[in-house]
Amino acid sequence: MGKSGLHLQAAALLYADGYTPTDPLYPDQWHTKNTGQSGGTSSATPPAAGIAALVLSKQSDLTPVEVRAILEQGANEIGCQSYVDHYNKYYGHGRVNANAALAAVPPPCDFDHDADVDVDDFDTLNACSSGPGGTIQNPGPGGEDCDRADVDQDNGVDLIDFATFQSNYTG
Ligand SMILES: [Ca+2]
Ligand SMILES: [Ca+2]
Ligand SMILES: [Ca+2]
Repeated sequence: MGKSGLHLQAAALLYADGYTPTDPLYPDQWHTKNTGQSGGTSSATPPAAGIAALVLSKQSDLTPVEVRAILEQGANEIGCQSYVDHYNKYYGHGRVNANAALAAVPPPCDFDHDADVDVDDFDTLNACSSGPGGTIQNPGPGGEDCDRADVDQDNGVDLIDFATFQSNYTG
């Protein structure tokens, strides 16, 4: 997630098959063609995108803004320059941290994504309840995101969703 600093081995974009150290046309230019080292956003983007995908695999209803915040807040501040509000112009928010990002993913049934499963989440579940065989209306009567409340994603909020909610309740 930084602007510069880390050096990773990277595949070239200049060849059809990626990294091609034995290209007969450019035998001496493999390094300058970005196949040896790559820094900055070019090398930061793939791990950041991969960790974003990992976060979404754990909780698929996160918004892009929420995923970004999870990655930024969990990033490690690296380098010698000081950070202001967890940011500096050389490294951005620092080095993205997969472990911290996954730990910050909201728990199942935390519909308002405030890190607990409590009465507010229950209110959403209740408002979105469609009864046995019914289908959800989205948004709910009070503007609730009923797609989130449909825990098993079967287009209805019924006893199965309530049972799953109960088992995840933290209070
Ligand atoms: Ca909550
Ligand atoms: Ca709460
Ligand atoms: Ca359901």
